[in-house]
Amino acid sequence: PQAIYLSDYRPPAYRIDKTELTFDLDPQATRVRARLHVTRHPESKAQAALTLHGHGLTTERIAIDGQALLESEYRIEADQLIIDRVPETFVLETEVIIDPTSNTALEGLYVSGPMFCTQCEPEGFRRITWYPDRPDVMAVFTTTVIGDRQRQPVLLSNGNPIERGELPDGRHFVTWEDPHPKPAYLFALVAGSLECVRDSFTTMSGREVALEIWVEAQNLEKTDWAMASLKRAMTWDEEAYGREYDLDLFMIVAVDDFNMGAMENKGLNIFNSAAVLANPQTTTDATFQRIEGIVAHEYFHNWSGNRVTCRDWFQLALKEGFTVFRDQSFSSSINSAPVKRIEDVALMRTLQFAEDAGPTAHPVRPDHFIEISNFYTLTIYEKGAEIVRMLSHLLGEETFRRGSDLYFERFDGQAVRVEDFVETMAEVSGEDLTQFMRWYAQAGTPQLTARSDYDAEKRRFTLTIAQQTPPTPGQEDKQPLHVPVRMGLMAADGQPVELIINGESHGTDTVLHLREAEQQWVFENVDEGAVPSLLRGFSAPVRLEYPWSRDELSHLMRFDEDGFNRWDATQRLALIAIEEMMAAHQRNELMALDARLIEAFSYLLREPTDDRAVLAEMLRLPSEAWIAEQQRRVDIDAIHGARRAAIEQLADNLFPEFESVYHANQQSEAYAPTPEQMASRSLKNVALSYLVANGEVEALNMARAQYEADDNMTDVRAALTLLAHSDRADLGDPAIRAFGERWAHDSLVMDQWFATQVTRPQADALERVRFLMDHPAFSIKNPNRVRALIGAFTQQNRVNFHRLDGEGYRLLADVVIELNRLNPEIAARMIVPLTRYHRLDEKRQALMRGELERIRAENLSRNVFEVVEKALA
Ligand code: HT7
Ligand code: ZN
Repeated sequence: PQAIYLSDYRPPAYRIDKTELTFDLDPQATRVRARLHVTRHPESKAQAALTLHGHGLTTERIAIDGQALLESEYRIEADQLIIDRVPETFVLETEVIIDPTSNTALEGLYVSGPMFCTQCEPEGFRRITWYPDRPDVMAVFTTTVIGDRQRQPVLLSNGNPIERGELPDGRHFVTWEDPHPKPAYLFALVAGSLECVRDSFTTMSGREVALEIWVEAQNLEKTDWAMASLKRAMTWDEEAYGREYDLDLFMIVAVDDFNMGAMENKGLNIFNSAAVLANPQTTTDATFQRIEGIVAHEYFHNWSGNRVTCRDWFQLALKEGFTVFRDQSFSSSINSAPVKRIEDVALMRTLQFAEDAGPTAHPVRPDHFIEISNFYTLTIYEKGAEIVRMLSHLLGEETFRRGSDLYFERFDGQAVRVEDFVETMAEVSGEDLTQFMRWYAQAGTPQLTARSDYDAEKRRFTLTIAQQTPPTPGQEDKQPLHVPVRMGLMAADGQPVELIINGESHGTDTVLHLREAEQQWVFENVDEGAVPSLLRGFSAPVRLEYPWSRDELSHLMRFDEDGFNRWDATQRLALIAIEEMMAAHQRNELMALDARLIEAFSYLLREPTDDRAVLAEMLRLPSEAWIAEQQRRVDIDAIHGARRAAIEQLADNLFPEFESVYHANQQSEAYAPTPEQMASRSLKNVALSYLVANGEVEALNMARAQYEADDNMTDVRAALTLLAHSDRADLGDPAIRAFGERWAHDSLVMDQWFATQVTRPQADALERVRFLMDHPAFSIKNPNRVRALIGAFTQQNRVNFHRLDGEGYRLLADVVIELNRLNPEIAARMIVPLTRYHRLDEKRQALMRGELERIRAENLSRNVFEVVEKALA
């Protein structure tokens, strides 16, 4: 497979003004007729060939202006249809047959259970018909869908329905017209036996928009939350960004087989059922919040992505980074803002940092790829959002909003580049963002190393910060970035210090602009003992090292004005303690937990707080993944053993405190996914996890009682996990059995059942995975099942995935080899844990490379090929 380079971009020679499609649906042989109204671009040469993309199409007819082409008048080469001689303006007609049933890749038109549906981003449309399948070709679409009246009573596509009618042989049709020009990746079609929940929304200019959520009949009772979330998102986008919806109808459809979370097709968003269906009995608080965020994300794309789209796929972060930033802002306006920030940062610092440090590291705007589907990554989405967040802070909220207004106005209906966005921001603010643009071009996580010096005589506190971005594959040398470092100083008495630089006061919280490889700031009039609070709110996506002592971290944990940094100080304090225990583990010595951490937790548990959601986060120890991220050499067993021992010792020392937190956060009112209730449940369940870790039967009985009370899935799942992960099979096994029987009819709950079992720390977890792969509820063809069973095991059960006998690696390689044939996109995602071997011990490295070599010997899809080659390079 060949790489494609950004530098090779050329504008399209022809534009398509109008696209007319007719689908005659059949599960094995759907006929697609396309009429494309084509015009040569004025800048193109008269002899320019017309090139269209197509994959897996059986071509029945190609005609220009009604005249069928002879075989000598066109070529089909490497997924391209090339017609050398075409008029300046013409209508191209094609007719192809495709097979949706055997489409297990879930790209293009495919069958999911009883329905037909599509996924066209990024390059799925070429599996439907011959087309210039690139985002800079935008056309107005009219789509006629013909189906069986009984089996497909509902026929949907983008825009508004303009005609419907009956046809012979029990067939019927609906014609849809979408007035907004769009690239092919935003095309959608859904057909099947679906039911609908309807609502409406009045826009800020007073237009009435019909809202519809289409699901299979048994899921009707799970649509309320998505509908409420959608309306909240529509209101928020009007208020926060002045963006109004632009069609009379907005539809969401839930589909069981889907490669990602959801897709923002114009007027017809298609959702993975796991990302839209919810009710208190089946769905945890975390999933309620996730659904709210995804519904908003897809809706927000209507402007950031659809009205203003990407010129080419290298610009993917233009729409994804901006839209993630928008959905994060929306979610934090509704839920606990500090907790939302903590969750987003935890994701960045564990998984995105790991990606940035691994063999598949790439810039937020990559300059080449083999398979674009491999680039829907945490770097593009999450780091892309962090860049937009930095911009919004650099400019200030009000100027950023002026910039976004101008961006939407100026580029409406166009396919643009990252530069267009950043230059608009530079224009409205007058800022020079030239250096800032490096954030898009340089891969790898910048490392900031800070140090301080105190001059008691002059009462001066000097802060020095150096930056360095490590080399990444293909990028040896890095330039200094423009890094905004938000900070403050906390005095010895816990009060914030006034920040005076060069005689000028900056209040108690300021942003330092680090632009050089090393810079220094001198703060005047500072008393001895001040502790710096750095990178507040995670003001830039960087690693930060500063030699805080444990006492200084405890000080920040108590007094920092910034809630995020209070959490971060607790994490750092815990990390020091756990690393000490890891060293003891490696020396085969007793692992004793630092008394200062116990004391810090005791303080947290006793001190009254008005933010219980943040407290719950502070009480969670750093994850194994985050601990691993801090190590030069990763010792899987020491990390697991030390973290586990730390939890047990906290539980032993603070049992009564955890017990009273548990009881104080019981609820009497009916379940609701409100921030207040979620905070209580989160705190209660963290406390319960410590109580159970203490090993007392009494605590396990509390978990069992919570499980049996069966009040809501958040509490049930938390209790079930504790029982299933305990050594008490007499409690865990019956609960697992009962849960499996009760929810056998609900695949989304069964996914939770799979994940709960295979994340057990006990040594039998891997055997359970193999056993459950034969369970009737599991199917390797369904991405949600694969993620729940295989993904949960390989990504959340590190100690068992990395078993020294190599069985975990073998299992994953077997799965990847099978998925490579069925669904390459999912195969390339699942393989990732196998590529992260570089900092492990030699034995594991050899085992993992061995499995990668075994995969390499297969006939590989482009997706898996690209990842394996990078991993073995
Ligand atoms: N823009 C959407 C991307 C997407 C996708 C990409 C590759 C393969 C399948 C996919 N399904 C959806 C999702 C989003 O970011 O909103
Ligand atoms: Zn998106």
